[in-house]
Amino acid sequence: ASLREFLRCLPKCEHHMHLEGALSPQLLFELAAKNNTTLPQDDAAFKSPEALLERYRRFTSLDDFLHYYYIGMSVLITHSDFEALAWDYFRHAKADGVAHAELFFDPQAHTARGVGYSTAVAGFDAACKRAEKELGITSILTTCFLRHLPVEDSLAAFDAEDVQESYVSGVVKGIGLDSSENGYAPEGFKELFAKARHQGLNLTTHAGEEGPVSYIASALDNLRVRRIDHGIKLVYDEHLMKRIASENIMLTVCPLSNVVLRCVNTIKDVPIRKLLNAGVKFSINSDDPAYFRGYILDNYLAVQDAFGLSVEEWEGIVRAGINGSWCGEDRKTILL
Ligand code: ES4
Ligand code: ZN
Repeated sequence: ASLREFLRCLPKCEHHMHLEGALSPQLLFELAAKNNTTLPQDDAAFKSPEALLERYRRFTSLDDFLHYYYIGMSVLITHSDFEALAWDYFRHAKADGVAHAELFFDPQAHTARGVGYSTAVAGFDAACKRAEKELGITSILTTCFLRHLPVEDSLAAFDAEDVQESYVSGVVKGIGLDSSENGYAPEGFKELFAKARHQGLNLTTHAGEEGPVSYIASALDNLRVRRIDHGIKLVYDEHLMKRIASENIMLTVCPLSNVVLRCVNTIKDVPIRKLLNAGVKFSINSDDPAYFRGYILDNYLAVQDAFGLSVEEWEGIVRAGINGSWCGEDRKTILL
């Protein structure tokens, strides 16, 4: 119990959390009822929140999860739906001792359904502002682009007037890439990332989650990111691992996600010890907490259970997370 308390009290920064992945089966059914959303009739998983949660226990791959993830978000329609979703996340974050959260969302997944970008972003932003005021949690919103769609779609989404407006106003501060990985190499998105970099946005991308380690190198060289989401395949390339350590690139590792999506067999196979030994900076994150049976503290506890890290090692991990955050130096100083 005291170990849990120690981990809970650490000033944790979360860098890899998809807001749509914080949609609990409970809230999903509530919003479906309110919005008259038609859920798939031919899939018994959608009979009840309990059945859905049960189905979430046997994902077979990233794409098997994404199928449910994209159906799930079809219940999000109004400003208040997006705000309620983000607020649900922040309540868990507070209970888990999160100090600062950098949050992904998927604009294309909403605009493709006819839900306005501004509706989503305004709802999320309202929850972020309330979280800072009422819970003391600071946060940053990041637009993720869907790599399974044509590159032209992501460029058009990035250039859209309301999206650009959110970058200029500072409501959204970064871009990333997510969704299906294999077959969608980072270099295809070079132009998108060059544009974002010239606008001064923060850059990150999912790489080396289910896909090959070569995608991590491509993300560094072609997208010029200084952060990699997941990146667990890094341990298959000794030379790249040294480079990532020396260039101070941070990985946002998501242990429970990796097990649930079968990227690894058990938490012990998440390369926590190898990354520590190689001096690679990383943070520990929840990814899609409502789908993977755990928020950030559950991920910390799973790592502690599997690796038995020392107090000093935990403090080092948390410090690296603060230093690797996209918040201002003033906020970092408070957290450190
Ligand atoms: C995701 Cl775990 C994961 N990987 C890739 N894309 C995603 N979108 C939401 N969760
Ligand atoms: Zn992710």
